[in-house]
Amino acid sequence: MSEQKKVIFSGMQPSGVITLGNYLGALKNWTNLQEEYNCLYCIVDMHAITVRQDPATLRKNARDLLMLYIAAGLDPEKNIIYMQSHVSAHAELAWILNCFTYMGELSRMTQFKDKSNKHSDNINVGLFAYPSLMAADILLYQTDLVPVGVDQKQHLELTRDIAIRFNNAYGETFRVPEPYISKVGAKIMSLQEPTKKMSKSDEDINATLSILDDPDTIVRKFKRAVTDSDAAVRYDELQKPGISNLMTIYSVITGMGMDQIEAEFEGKGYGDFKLKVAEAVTEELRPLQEKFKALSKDKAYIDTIIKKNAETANYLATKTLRKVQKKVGFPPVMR
Ligand code: ATP
Ligand code: LTN
Repeated sequence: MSEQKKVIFSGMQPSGVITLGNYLGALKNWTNLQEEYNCLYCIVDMHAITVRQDPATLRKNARDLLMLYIAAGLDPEKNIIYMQSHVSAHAELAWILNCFTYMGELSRMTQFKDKSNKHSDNINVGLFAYPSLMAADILLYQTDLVPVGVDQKQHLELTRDIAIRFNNAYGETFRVPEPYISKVGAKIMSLQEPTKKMSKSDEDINATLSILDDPDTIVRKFKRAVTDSDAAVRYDELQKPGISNLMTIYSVITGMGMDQIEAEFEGKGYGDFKLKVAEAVTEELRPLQEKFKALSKDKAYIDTIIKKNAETANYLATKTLRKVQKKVGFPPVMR
């Protein structure tokens, strides 16, 4: 890693095939950062098991996610793309940070509240401590910027508080990271309940658009997308959340402003607009899907990437972990 460049860290859970929301809110933006920054992109499989996962599916989703990162345009030679569980420093630092994180802070996290409601039969300690593991992910690499969707802002603020608290107690140890949230696309909503965010673990398959959906499925899902009874393509998040969400998607992909979109569809019905959105999404995803297919056939190449990147991440993470262990007073390991 070049010393002068700032460090970027982000991650996604391999809890399903990623959605258009994950792609437009996070992954697509990551690909624009690889020249200017030293970037690490993690597949956070340890976070994923905070809700029950089938082992074979988790294994497949994690590998597919790594290939999707590459297929979306992240160059594995320029970015450190790796599996969280391959770098044990994440778990070790998370434990230490747990001792610097308060129950009250974790109880206030909206993601914890949402997921506890959704999985009321399995409100485990890992789900509660999810944010301190996320803080460990970020702080291990002396990260400057964390590109995420707006739903992760609260976790980022907690990460900053934990870093500052630790630095105040032990002297400068962690760089205090900043969130990096793009203005449009930061929150893509469900196609069926447009006041809720699109989420890859949603049980209603019509609510989400997987980035591996084929063109027919994309058209079908957009046709079924919930809108309102008024027929004007006009941006109004409160009164017209469904159509506004489709406009956001169209805007992020085409680069057109909301005014331009309103002008283009003036006097046309929702049907026309939905087809246009479906077409734009299909074209946007086509190259990614083709690359993903090709990568799926190249097992040896992917294996090499996984191994090489895990080694680099391990090396970097261990440097910070050793520093922290020393600061808190763990006896040195005899070598
Ligand atoms: P899950 O359904 O398993 O909770 P998720 O779909 O919410 O998963 P994550 O893996 O938690 O996705 O998030 C990966 C990245 O995608 C994060 O940066 C997050 O902010 C972003 N993201 C998730 N959902 C959306 C969305 N609907 N719109 C924009 N960005 C999103
Ligand atoms: N919590 C995030 C995923 C995640 C992450 C991270 C994002 C885990 N560790 C570190 C950025 C940086 C999520 O649910 N989207």
